Amino acid sequence: MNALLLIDLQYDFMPGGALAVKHGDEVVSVANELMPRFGLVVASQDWHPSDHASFASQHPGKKPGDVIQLDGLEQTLWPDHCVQGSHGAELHAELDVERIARVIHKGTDKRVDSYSAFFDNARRRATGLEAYLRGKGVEAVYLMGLATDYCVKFSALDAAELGFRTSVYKQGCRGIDLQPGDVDKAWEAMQQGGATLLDALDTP
Ligand code: VGL
Ligand code: ZN
Repeated sequence: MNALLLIDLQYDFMPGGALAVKHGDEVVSVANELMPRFGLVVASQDWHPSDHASFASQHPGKKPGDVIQLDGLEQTLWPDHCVQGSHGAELHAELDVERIARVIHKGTDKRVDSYSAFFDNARRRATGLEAYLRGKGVEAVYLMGLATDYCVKFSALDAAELGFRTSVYKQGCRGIDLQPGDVDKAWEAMQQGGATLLDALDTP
């Protein structure tokens, strides 16, 4: 079975959102085009408590983009975003949500961030995505979403490491590029990590 993983297609990552990714809204139609072609569609949702430690607002004197040590891990600080229950945390309304079989929340523990849809950044806890996919007999995953250089990258790397045949739709992703070149480096890292990068919307 092949699964489509839609990564963080939430208002806060789209133009006008708290952590806007340039042209992030353009990938919603890509998701809608791809969904009917997959036997299983799963979406991740960045889902933070309002006092999440990845928010610069929780660290006096710090601003978004600063990097701190958090429990021994490097943590980039972000504007408050994807707060549980807020409009910014919602999946984009134009998504065909009835085709999404399961939504996986991540970043719910205020002490640790979670870029990957599979594990938190300290790899202390699984989100349940792997167990869900295994239960459905999924062997290959196809990813797209936001943002290329964070959640898409780490989700793809974990998927490949977990042994799923992993492909990423380049057209279905947009990145942050906090440092110019981050997105290009992310593509390289995904490829190095065993993911296949797809230039077209080919389906299995
Ligand atoms: C993301 C930064 C912080 C993402 C989530 O979805 O790529 N990036 N939280
Ligand atoms: Zn986040």
